Amino acid sequence: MKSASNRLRYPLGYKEAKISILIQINWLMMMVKSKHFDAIFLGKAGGASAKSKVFYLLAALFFIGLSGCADDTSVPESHSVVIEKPFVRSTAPGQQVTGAFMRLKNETLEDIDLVEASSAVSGVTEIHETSMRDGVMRMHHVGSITIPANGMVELKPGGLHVMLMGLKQTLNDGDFVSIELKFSDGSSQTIEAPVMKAGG
Ligand SMILES: [Cu+2]
Repeated sequence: MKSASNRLRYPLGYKEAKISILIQINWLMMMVKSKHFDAIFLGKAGGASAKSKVFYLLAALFFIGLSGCADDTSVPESHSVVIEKPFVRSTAPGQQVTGAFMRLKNETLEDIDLVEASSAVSGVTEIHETSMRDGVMRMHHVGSITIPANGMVELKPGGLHVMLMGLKQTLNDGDFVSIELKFSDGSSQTIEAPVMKAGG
């Protein structure tokens, strides 16, 4: 799971990172004041000029700053649902409908429903399911899709999909379609789904 592994790699939250930087700066100031500074930073006993002391201090601060930034930016934006491999089927000129497909992964311990989808390229966007009835493929509108706790649902051709209807433009291979998805936990995400030829 993505967020879990990120958590392992970056165990420090923003607050903790800040505190750790403050401690490191304090430690550094002590080192500079200490008689051992030259030995520690320059590998020799005494003799460092004030200039080189300042240089090493700035270099050390620079790296501490870098590690602090790395910690801050690496804290993952937490999404309860992770959306993977989205794509939209390309359309022929004049075609009014197409489908959007993706994998929805629920990384929480509670079931979450996909309750709404919308896009600027379509007049109406619905959540659909394709099923076989009397040997005929039919689609019907479903109110929501449940993504089980710690589970995954795949929206794929012939199954569940986001239906884009009343298309306002032709969707060509290589385009991107922005789709907003709303979930039952109140969260929402906007994805940029690449347009691909049928069969993708
Ligand atoms: Cu459909």
